[in-house]
Parts: sequence; C-alpha cells; structure tokens
Amino acid sequence: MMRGALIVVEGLDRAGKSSQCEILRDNLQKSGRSVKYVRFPDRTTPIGRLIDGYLRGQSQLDDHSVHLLFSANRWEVAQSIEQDIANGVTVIVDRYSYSGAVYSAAKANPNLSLNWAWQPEIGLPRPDLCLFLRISPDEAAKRGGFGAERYENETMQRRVRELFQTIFDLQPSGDVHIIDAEGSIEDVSQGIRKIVVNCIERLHTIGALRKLGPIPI
Ligand code: Z5A
Ligand code: MG
Repeated sequence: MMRGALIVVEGLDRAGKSSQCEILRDNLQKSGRSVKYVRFPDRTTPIGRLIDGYLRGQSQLDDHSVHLLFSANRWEVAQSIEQDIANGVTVIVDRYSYSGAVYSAAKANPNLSLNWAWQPEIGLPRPDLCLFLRISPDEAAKRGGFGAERYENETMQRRVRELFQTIFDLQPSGDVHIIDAEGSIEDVSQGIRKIVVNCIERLHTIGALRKLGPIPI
C-alpha cells in the first residue's frame, strides 16, 4: 500500500488557510482518497487550552514557555500523523512548524532567535509539500480587520511576513511552494489541487516520510 502524503498549508493571518484546507480535504475525498485535516494550534488538548487562553489574552506566559507549548502541541500528535500516513491516509495540516518558529521569533525578544525557535521542531514529520498562501496586507485587510487575538496587529504581521521568507529560503529545495492567494477562493483551490495531486503522484520518488532537520543558519 502507498503511504499518504503530509501536506502543510501556511500563510499570514486571513490568507485563507483554513478555507483552502477544507476544500482540499473535500476534493481529495471526492476523488476516493483517505484524508485527515489537522490544525495547529489544536486548541482541544490540555496543552492547546493553555495556548488558547494565551492567544485570547486571558493568561500571560513567558515567550519561551509558550513557544515550547506550541511545539509540544505538535509533538503530541506527531505519532498519530505518522501512523495515519503509514496507513495510506493523506494528512492536511493547517499551520505547522514554520508558523511556530516565525511567530515566536517575530516578537521583540532578543533572546528568542529564529534558530532557537526552530530547535524543538527538529525530528517532527517533514512535510512532503508546504504551500505558502501569499497575500498582501491590503488584500488581508479587505477580508476583515484584525481580530482581538495576540499577534493580530500590523507590526507583528510585518515581521512575520519577513521571517516566513527567511525560513523558507532555508528549507530544502522543493519543500515549499508559494501560492498567490489573492484570487477567488475557487481559483486558489484549483491551483492548490493541481500541485497537491502532482505531489501525491510523485510520492514514490520521495520514499518514506522524512523528518524535519536543522536549518543552516
Ligand atoms: N501560532 C504561533 O504563534 N505558533 C504556532 O506554532 C502556531 C500558530 C501553529 C492562531 O492561529 C495564532 O497562532 C496565529 C499564529 C499563531 N496568530 N496570528 N496571526 P490560527 O491558525 O488558529 O488562526 P486562525 O484565526 O484560524 O487563522 P487565520 O490565519 O486568521 O485565517 P486563515 O485560516 O488563513 O483564513 P480563513 O479563516 O480561511 O479566511 C479568513 C476570511 O477570509 C474568511 O472570512 C474567508 O471566507 C475569507 N477568505 C478566504 N479566502 C478568500 C479569498 N480567496 N477571497 C476572499 N475572501 C477569502
Ligand atoms: Mg485559520
């Protein structure tokens, strides 16, 4: 039996990640594939509930502590993702280690570098494909103003945008595809579908599911 693919969708606030993950899941299911949709942070677990309280501003946590919680929130499901993939299920992931490293490193904390932030991600399942939904600040603003959660402000989003570029430049070539996410939901989803189907069809050239490695900073 062919293994499933690990497909990650990344992007800034309101880029349309969750909308596109759901459409992709439905499309792949309609074409007869087994698919699961996972999102991070997963706010339903005990660790996820701590993260949720922090993002809503209901609790204060040290930058390093909350960073490690976000990472632990991925580690707590890493084994089940690997198991699903081994069983032929394609797993679509809404935000992953790239958001993890970038949002923490974007804080004005000189002791929290991108390199430090990446360390706890090393060893997690490595995506077969990471789609980065690119959107300009103007287009994002049209999709609704900033919400009330932490990080939903202009300074933070600008730093995050720059750091996404930095971290993607450091990934092995072929792992990341940039998608223009400013078109209609339908147009964007068609582009995504083509790239994902191509990745699934070429999985045999990748071989076994790989693990995230260090970044060459
Ligand atoms: N974070 C972190 O710090 N560390 C970590 O390790 C992780 C995350 C994993 C919450 O994430 C915060 O956690 C986030 C990063 C940080 N902080 N910020 N900013 P989240 O994923 O739970 O946040 P979210 O609120 O679910 O996602 P989002 O980024 O705000 O939205 P989205 O999923 O990209 O977009 P959407 O919900 O699909 O669409 C937004 C709206 O736009 C909606 O009304 C859609 O109908 C509309 N939309 C979508 N696509 C289109 C197109 N193509 N045209 C027009 N309108 C569209
Ligand atoms: Mg979302």
